[in-house]
Amino acid sequence: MHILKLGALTLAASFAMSAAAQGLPKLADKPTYKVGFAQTENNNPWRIAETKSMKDAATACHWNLVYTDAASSASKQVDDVQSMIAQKVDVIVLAPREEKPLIPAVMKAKRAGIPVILIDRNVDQSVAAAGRDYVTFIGSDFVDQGRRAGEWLVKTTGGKGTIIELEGTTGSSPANDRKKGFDDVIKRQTGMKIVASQSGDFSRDKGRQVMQTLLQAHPDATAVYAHNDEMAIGAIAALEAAGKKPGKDVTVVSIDGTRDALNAIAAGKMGATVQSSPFFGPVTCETIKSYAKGEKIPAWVKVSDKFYDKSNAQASMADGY
Ligand code: GYE
Repeated sequence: MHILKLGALTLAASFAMSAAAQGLPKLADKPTYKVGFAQTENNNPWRIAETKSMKDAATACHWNLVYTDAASSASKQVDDVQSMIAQKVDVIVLAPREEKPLIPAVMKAKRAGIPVILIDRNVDQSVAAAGRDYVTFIGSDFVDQGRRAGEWLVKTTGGKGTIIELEGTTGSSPANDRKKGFDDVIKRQTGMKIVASQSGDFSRDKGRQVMQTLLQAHPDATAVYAHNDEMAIGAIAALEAAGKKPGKDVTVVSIDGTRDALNAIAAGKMGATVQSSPFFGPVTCETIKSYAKGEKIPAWVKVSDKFYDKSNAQASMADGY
C-alpha cells in the first residue's frame, strides 16, 4: 500500500487565491461528505480491488457513497456523472474509462460547483487540465510502467526479439501511455521489433482471442508485452493452446501485479510484471480532507509502483489481489 503524503501548504490564503483564480469549486470542511464514485467496470481483479478500496474508504472516512458502475461504457459513465450532479454530491471521484469522452462531464460538474478528483485514469490534458478543470489526477506514471516493462525485456532477452503487444482499452490513458513508454525503449533496440500491436481491451478473454489470431500471423514471436496482467494470462492460454511454452519459447511481460500474475511468475510462465496499485481509497480520503482544508493539491498525486519477477514474486504474494 502506498499512502501518499500531500505537501501541506501552510497559507490558506494562497489556496483561496489559486482556487479562485483558476475557478475550481471549493469544498467545505465537514466531518462527512456525500461522495460520488464513478467506476468504469468491474470485470477484472484490478477493478474489483479498486472498488473494494473505495468502499472501504467510504466506511473509514464517513462518506455517504454514491457508487456507479459504467459497465464498460463511456457514455453510461457520462450519464452516471450527470446523475451525481443532479443528486448534488459534495465531490465526484471519477475513473474516466477513456481520455476524451468524459471531459464534458468533468466540465459540467465544475460548472455545477462540484469538485472532481480523477483517480486511476486521466483525461486528455490538452483539453482539460488538473488544477484548472478538476482538482487533481491521483494515479501511476503509465509511461514509466511501459518503460520499465520494456527495459526488463531488453535486459532479459539481451536485446533480441519479435514482440507482440496487447494494448489496453483504446483511448484510455493507461493504454496510450503504456504503449508510448514501452515502444520508445524498443525503438532504440536494433535487434527487437514489435510485429503486431492490437487492443485486447484489458480483458483476459479478449487478450486470449487477439493473441490466438496474432500468433497465426506471427508464429515466430518470441515475446509478448501486455498492457495488463489479465491479457497476459489470456495470452499465456493462447500460447499453450498453440503448443508453445510460455516462459521458455516466449517471454511474457505485463503490468498490474495481480495474484494470478504473481503465481504465473512463480510458475515460470510469466517473466515479470510492473505493479499498478489499485488501492486508491486511503489516498482519495486524504486528498479530499486536504482540499477541504484549503491545502494546495499537486496536479498529479503520483502513486509509486513496485516490480515483480522471479526473484520476488513468491515472497510478494501478499501484495497480489
Ligand atoms: O491496469 C487494468 C484496468 O486503469 C490503471 O485498468 C488502470 C488499468 C489496469 O482495467 O487492469
